[in-house]
Amino acid sequence: MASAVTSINDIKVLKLAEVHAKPSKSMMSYGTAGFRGKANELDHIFFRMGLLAVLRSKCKKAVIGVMVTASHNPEEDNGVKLIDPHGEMLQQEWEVYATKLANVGNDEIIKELNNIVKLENISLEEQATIFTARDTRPSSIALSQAVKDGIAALGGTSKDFGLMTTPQLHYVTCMFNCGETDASEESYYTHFADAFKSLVKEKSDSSIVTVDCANGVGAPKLQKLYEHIGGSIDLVVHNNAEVGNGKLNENCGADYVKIQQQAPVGLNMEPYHRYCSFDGDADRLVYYTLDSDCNFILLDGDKIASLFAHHIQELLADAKLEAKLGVVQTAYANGSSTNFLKDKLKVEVACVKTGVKHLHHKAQDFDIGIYFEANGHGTVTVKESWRKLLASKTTQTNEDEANAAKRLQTFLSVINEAVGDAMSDMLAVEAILHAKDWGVREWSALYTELPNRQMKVKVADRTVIETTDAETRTVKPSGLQDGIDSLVAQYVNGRSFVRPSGTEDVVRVYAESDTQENANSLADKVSSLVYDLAGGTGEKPKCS
Ligand code: G16
Repeated sequence: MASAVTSINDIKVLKLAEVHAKPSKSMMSYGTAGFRGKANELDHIFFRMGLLAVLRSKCKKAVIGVMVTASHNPEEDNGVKLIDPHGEMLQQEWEVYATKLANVGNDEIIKELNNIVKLENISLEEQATIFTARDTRPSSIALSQAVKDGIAALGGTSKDFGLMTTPQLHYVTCMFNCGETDASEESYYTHFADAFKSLVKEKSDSSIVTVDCANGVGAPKLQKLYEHIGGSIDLVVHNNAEVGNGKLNENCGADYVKIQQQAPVGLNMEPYHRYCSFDGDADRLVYYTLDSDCNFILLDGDKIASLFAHHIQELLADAKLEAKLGVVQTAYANGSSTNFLKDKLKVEVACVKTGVKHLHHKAQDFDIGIYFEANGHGTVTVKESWRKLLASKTTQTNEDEANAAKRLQTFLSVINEAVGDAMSDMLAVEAILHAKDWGVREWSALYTELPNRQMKVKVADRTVIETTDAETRTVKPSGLQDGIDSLVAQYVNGRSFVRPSGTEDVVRVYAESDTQENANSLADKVSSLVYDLAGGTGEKPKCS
């Protein structure tokens, strides 16, 4: 454990701040999931987030996690995600501190740190421990060191887990703070593999899953998980840079497959076989297959949420258990998925802003909250009081009901509740398909998606776009929303919105309509409008 400091050691902090100096023009803000940008411009941010993590740890009297990754972004980028004690994303009030600390000059760092200490009434005598981990980007090693320098400068202790997926770091941080002092990567595999093996005792003929690991950290970690699972599933790892030459996230990974609506590079698909993709830090999952005419079929975060809701609802009915079950989505959710959940399953559906931090928070309003972004990022949260009710049901005299309650309890333990986790979500999907004796064909038939298209528009300054109503409408620049409204009105079942990305330097455009041709055409027209009204740069984007 760290030796306690009773005041901020100005000399030590300033000396190391000089080593990790801020380029004079750099101004960044804590985005959708932390800071992201070109790796060679971020050294000072990582050092300062090490400092901030120490204060957060002292403030919460708990271990804090710092993950070095830019997730789905290109390999040249990097980023940092701070993890709160229960494995959640950093509390939003602290994002403001993070942004301020990232942007002050070196001479103001001490003042800014003291401000946070004062505002949060932090006792500097508290000890601080920070868990760190990184993805496979070449830049991640040096940037992890910058974080550790920040931690050391404020007298904190760092425990470096080295290469890990983001959800693994969320998991060990959460478990350690819940009293599991030997929380480790190994305990992660044991926990999820054991839960899966008690749900799936023997493999079915159709249980071969080919997993595109985006040439990222998911590949070696999935192989380790697979070793713990044994014979209840067949996994084939695809796009594993450790054994090939592929570049991280390049023409592969969950984001590529979702946005391009096509298979990752090098994958030869067979109709109705099972395929899925992780992203660069393995916190997103999408499935896909081909139909008998070789049309590409995507089973994205919306389809995963619908499958989870369908299964949980059935188990609740079998166990004769009441629960407030809800699904949280964002504006990117396909209209058909929302209709299926509301009209067919009669489940309450909430819509919040993009960013798992918003979805996670809203999901906690429900006894069982399923949240998924269409891009494949999601999980299930369970209220502690309801978990106790479920546990008591497993010991009831009615055997059928008690067994259904046990099945639900085991199903919930295959899910990483701390955060969306591609590996554990994949096990949960496979467990459900096994329980229902379904393949991708039956799963996909839950509902038919409205054709949709996503595009990216490069503009000089993406902050000129401001949004409201869970990012479904723009308020700035003037004329943009009116323009979108009149375009949407020209399309059958048209819907479209635009929002500035919080992880990439682009404006995102979403459009859906009755046919793929119309969805593409609407996306093109809205993108062109954004380009014209929000200061587009480079070539005008076009998808059709
Ligand atoms: C992060 C967030 C997600 C968000 C995604 C894209 O994912 O955790 O909640 O959907 O960025 O955000 P934006 O549209 O603002 O760029 P990841 O997987 O990149 O960490």
